[in-house]
Amino acid sequence: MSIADFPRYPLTFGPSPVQHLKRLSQHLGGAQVWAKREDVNSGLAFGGNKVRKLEYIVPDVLATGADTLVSIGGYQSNHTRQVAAVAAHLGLKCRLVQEKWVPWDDPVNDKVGNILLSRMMGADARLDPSGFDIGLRDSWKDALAEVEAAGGQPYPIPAGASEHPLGGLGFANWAFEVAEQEKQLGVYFDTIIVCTVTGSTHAGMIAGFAALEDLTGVKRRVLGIDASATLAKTRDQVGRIARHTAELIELGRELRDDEITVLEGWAGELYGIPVESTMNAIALGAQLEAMITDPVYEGKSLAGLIDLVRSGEIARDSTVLYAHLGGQPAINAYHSLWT
Ligand code: 1AC
Repeated sequence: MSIADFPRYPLTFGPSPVQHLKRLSQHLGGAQVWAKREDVNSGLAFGGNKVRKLEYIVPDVLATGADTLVSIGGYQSNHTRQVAAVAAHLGLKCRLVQEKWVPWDDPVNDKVGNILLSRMMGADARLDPSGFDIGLRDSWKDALAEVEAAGGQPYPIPAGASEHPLGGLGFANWAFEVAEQEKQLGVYFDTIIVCTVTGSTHAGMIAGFAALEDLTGVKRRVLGIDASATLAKTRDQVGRIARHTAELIELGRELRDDEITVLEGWAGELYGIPVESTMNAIALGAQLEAMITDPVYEGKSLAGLIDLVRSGEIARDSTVLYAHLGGQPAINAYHSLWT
């Protein structure tokens, strides 16, 4: 099956917009920087990268007849907010496990931003004291069992939808969408920058761009910027999901190691805690382009892009595409950084 043959339930507005960040490019004085804006990809509770993944998961949800989506993330998870949005949109119930992934002790951290939106959309979002880990969690398995014991039919969606068997498809298709937009815009992106933590956004892109390269001969680099601060786990998860997704879309060959790149240097010491480069990147994006990024994900990948362009690691004659994955609601929990 090629990516075009998988059932897709529409949750986005269509192709997400692609925008030339002219002032940022000029400021950096190197490669031309563009952004593809998953933060405005849907009308469902501010959208984001997970809505795109869920387009390929919802047909399976509907086929199973499940009545409750069950998922997990941190207190300020963007993923759980998007699962809550999709549940509301489909008329399903939603049970969320919100773990204390980030030692960020703002008194409203578990009340505003993403978790507020999830609750507003009717999700049963319950806090759990467990810390950060991108793997499959007991708290989530317990929530699935609880829903079942109460007579419901749960549908399991792991953190970031990453370990879901179909979790890589949304961004495998993104690669083909980019290729179409390149034709329309008369531009070619030789480098893609994407934030990576639980891995399936990045992994899907790797599989999709590999398929595209095999079809067209056009090569490009997909650079994942680690924001997990647990690099080995993220690298392993990206590689595994990329290979699985490549198999699903019948790439017909093994992915090469050089197609799977997760760069370190911008995550800081801990997931969810911004460092100086994060704050500088957020300020540049906001003040030069009015492009808002968050301290957990996009501020860190934007910091990576900025350094790679400034250092010439992304060459002056390159055109680089920054995948803006969304996530702005979390900034409410980080308000003290700007007061
Ligand atoms: C970690 C999955 C993740 C979220 O928003 O919860 N991106």
